[in-house]
Amino acid sequence: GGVERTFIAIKPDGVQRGMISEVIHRFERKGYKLVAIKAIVPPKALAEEHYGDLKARPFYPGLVSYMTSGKAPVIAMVWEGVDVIRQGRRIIGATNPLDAEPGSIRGDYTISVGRNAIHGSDSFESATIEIGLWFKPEEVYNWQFAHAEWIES
Ligand code: YYY
Ligand code: MG
Repeated sequence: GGVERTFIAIKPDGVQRGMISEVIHRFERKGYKLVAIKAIVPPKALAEEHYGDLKARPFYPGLVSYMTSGKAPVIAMVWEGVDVIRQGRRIIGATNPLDAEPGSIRGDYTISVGRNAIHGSDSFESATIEIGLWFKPEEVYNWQFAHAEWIES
């Protein structure tokens, strides 16, 4: 609930569909701060570990191959700010785009759970793990908005 960091990733379908600027815009305009970003085709081991809790699910192999195909990179990001883990999930919308509210990214842009365009950490614990999986510590920047008092006070 205080100042937190969350891992947000635009998946290859979101990159193919030209959603990079749209996703960044929605987090940036809210008042969240981008503290890490890179384009990466994740190695299979990284995608498997990222989705490790879903290993037993029938869609897991397809999920891993879609993330690692290289037909477009993943845009991996860390966003920082007040309650950003929970608010990020709201900005993204429900896992199944058919349940995602209009106004959320998935609700506005997607119709298939297997092509839902974006990832966001679902808890403090998973955010910490996912940031550590995708980024080296020196790739995540500590910086302050010059106008922080107008956003966070
Ligand atoms: O965190 P979130 O992405 O909203 O959903 P998860 O339950 O963690 O599942 C991760 C990922 O797996 C989801 O974004 C799409 C895919 N998936 C799927 O293809 N089919 C399902 N029935 C459930 C999830
Ligand atoms: Mg999840």
